[in-house]
Parts: sequence; structure tokens; C-alpha cells
Amino acid sequence: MSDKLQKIIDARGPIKKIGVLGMGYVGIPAAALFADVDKFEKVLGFQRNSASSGYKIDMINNGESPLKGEEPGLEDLLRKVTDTKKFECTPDFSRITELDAVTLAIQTPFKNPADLIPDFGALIEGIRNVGKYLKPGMLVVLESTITPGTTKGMAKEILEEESGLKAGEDFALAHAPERVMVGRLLKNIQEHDRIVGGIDETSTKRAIELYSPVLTKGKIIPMSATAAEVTKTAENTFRDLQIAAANQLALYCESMGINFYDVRAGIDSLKGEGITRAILWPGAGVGGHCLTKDTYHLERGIEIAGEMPLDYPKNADSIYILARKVNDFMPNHMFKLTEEALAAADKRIKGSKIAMLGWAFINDSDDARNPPSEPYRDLLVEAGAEVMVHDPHVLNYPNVEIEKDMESVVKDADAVVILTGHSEYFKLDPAEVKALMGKDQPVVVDGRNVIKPEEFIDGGFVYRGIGRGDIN
Ligand code: SAJ
Repeated sequence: MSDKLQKIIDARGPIKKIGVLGMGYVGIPAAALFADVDKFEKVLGFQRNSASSGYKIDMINNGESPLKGEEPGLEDLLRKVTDTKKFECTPDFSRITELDAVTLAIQTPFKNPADLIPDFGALIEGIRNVGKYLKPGMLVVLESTITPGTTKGMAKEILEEESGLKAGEDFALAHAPERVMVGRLLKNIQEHDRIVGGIDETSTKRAIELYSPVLTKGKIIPMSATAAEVTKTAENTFRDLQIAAANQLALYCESMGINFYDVRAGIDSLKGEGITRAILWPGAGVGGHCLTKDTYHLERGIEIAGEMPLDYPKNADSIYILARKVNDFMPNHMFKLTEEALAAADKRIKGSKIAMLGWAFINDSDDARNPPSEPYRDLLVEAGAEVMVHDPHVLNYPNVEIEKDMESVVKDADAVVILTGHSEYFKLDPAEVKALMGKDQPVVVDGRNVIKPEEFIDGGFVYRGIGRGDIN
């Protein structure tokens, strides 16, 4: 506990002015909610005036959300806090000097997962900008998902280098990871418990002062900065692991000729004291910006934050890396199921027309970050298939035509393949689909358990589904 820092903070007084770097899925709702807190006077959202995303500045200052997809309550809140000028978006990073607290919500993808090399370019640039204008008594919080050890390591070093100040003595530093999902950003920030990890107690206390007013149902869970980094990366890694466990079991069920969903219902039925079992859902793959990389952040944490040598067989993959490999394999399995089903209709992938339904990585969203649909489509194209893609929400995607008219995609197709569980695909009618395809033995492959296999098989389809060994 640094008395020096506490004294500076006491002299500065309660947090009044806040800055948020990174006007994206995490930064915009976070800034708007800070601005909606009465005791906070002003919130600045910092956005580089770059060719690719500078447009966001004017949109936000006009109370419009530049985020794609439905985000309940966000536009109304943005309009409210920008009309009163309580929230303002600016490219002028020098205004950081005016603030009491600054948060960074910047993407942290991996350049090369295999070698555990993250692409921290944008994050480092953001931290440097904060460091340049840092003043004694200010609080800096990293909200991005980061490799364990980054807050006390790289971030602290850059901030001290740029500012000439000392973390934990002249300024407070903490990690408070985001836990949001697209489609419910405001709700997640207000209702999920907030992990808050300072590099010391004073930093944790100051960060709690920042986040408490925003929470409605959620509560603060304080811990050390490194524990907070591990909590975030591990909670996504565990989810990925649970999905991999379901995917592996689905592959086993297919091999044994049984129905995964019967088995799942059976396993799920064991309830009662001390029995916690969350068995998730198998599918065409795991996409998005989080589960596809946070395992690698956790793994890299051993290198960055490891204080003792890790006691685990040297070249053996961790269970988490194995889980990544299982989930990354699922698009290949979808290709195998498609090949098998077409063969059952005396056809081959080469020269067949494949109608892909769903490009987004998650249902009823337009979020197409790391979609499992992409590696699947690549395999089809490589094998000489003609491929068309339908998605009701995704507007566009580099080098892939995304059609909005499902009929034009399904028309004359040899196979219809479901990659995303969008609501409208649950309403697919076998007779209508068959008529559009115009094939004697139309093929349907279900990667998200959205259709009733019996209805399609009775309708003359060759069916394949993830985990449906009893029918495939
Ligand atoms: N998926 C399955 N089977 C399942 C659940 C999901 O195959 O049973 C697939 C989905 O189709 C999708 C991918 O996994 O392709 C990710 O889905 P998701 O529901 O995990 O969505 P994310 O990645 O947007 O959200 C996760 C969440 N993390 C946890 O629940 C631990 C969310 O709470 C985090 O805020 C988010 O990552 C993040 O930003 O870290």
C-alpha cells in the first residue's frame, strides 16, 4: 500500500473526469455508461482520426452508434449523454491531461497463435498515448483481454517510460477485463460481476471507485492484477474447453452410431448437491474474437508471469491447446460430412453447388470475426465446389459474396449446409427447400442442430448432422 500514491489521490479527490481509449464493442458502451453516472462530470472517448475508423467520431458525437447489429438501449443512451455533452468523442489525445481516470479497450488479437505471438501493436500505441499525457494521481485501467503479466510488465514499463512517473507511487494502474457479448453489451457491463485487479491495494481501491457506480446487478470482485488477467483468459479458455468436450463427444457418438443429444440429456440429468455439470453444445466450430485467442493469452502467461518453473511434461500440449485443436477441427469435420452425404447421393464435392447458410460466428448477430464458416468454405473451394453464402445479418466480408436472398443461394444447390444457428434457419421447410434445389436426392448438413432430421429425411433428403450418429 503506497501512502505516497494515496496522498496524491486524496489531494486529487473523487474521480470526476474519465477517458476511454478504443471506440469499439467494449469502449463505446463503457463510456456511455460512465457518462450516465451523475457523480461523473465528463467522459471523453478517444478515437484516432484514421481512414478506417475516423468516421466514428462524428457519428458518436451525433448520438449515433457506429457498432453494427442490434444493441438494445445503446443508441438512446448515446443520444442522451451526447446531447448533454457529458460524453464527447475526440481524436485529441492531449486532452488526457484533463482526466482522473483512463481506460483502454483495444483489440488484442494474436499474430501467430502457434508461436504464442500476440499483436499488441494497437494496445501499445494506446498505452504510449496515455503515458505521454499522464499526470500524478491518475488511474489507468486495461480492459482489453491481455496475457497474464502484461499490466505489471509491459504496460507499467511503457507508462513509466513515457511519463517519467512511477506506477503505484505516482499513478494507479489496474486491469478490469471486459466480459461483454455482442447483442447485450450494456446489460453485460451493468449486470456481470466486475473483476478488478490493481497492481497494489491503492490502485484496486481507485478502480473500484470507477466501476462501482456503473454496476446494477453485478458486484465488484477485487483481486491482484495478474489474478484478474488469469481470471479473464481462463474463463474463456474453460468455455472453449467445455465446447471442445461436447465436440469430441459428438464425434464419438457419430462413430458409435448414437445421438449426442440423447447422451447430453442423460449427462445433464445428474443433478443435486455438489454436482455441477455444464455440458455445452457441439457444432460447426468456434469463432469470434475471444475464445479463438484467449487460450493463447493464458498459455503465454506462463512465459510472461511465470515465477516458478511449470511442472508439466515439456512438449505435451496443455488440455487447453488440445481443446483449441478439437474446436478448430470442426469445420474439417463439416467438410467430411458434406463429402459423405454427397457420396450417398452419388455426387462429389468437385462440381457440386453448395449453399452455405450462416457466415456470422454466432447466431442472430452480424459479428463475423473469425467465423468457422471461412475455413469450411476454403476447403470446399479448394475441392472444386461452387459455393454460395447466405447470411441475414452479415453485410459484407472480404473476398466472400454474402447473399441476403436465401432462395437464390439454395436454388439448384446439391447440398444445403447450416453453419450458424440464426433463428430463421429453424423455420426451414423441407418441401420448399427441396423444390428450390430441384434435385432427386437433395443433401442437407446441419452444423448447429437447427432442423428436425426426420422431417427432412421423410422429405427425401440425405441428412448429416453433428453428433447424429443414430441417423447419419
Ligand atoms: N459455441 C459452440 N457451442 C456452445 C457455445 C458456443 O460451438 O455451446 C460457439 C459459438 O457458435 C461461437 C463461439 O463458440 O462460434 C463463441 O461463442 P460464445 O457464446 O462464447 O460467444 P463470445 O465469444 O462472444 O463470448 C465469450 C463469452 N465468454 C464466456 O462466456 C466465458 C462472453 O461472456 C465474453 O464476454 C466474450 O467471450 C469475450 O468478449 O471475451
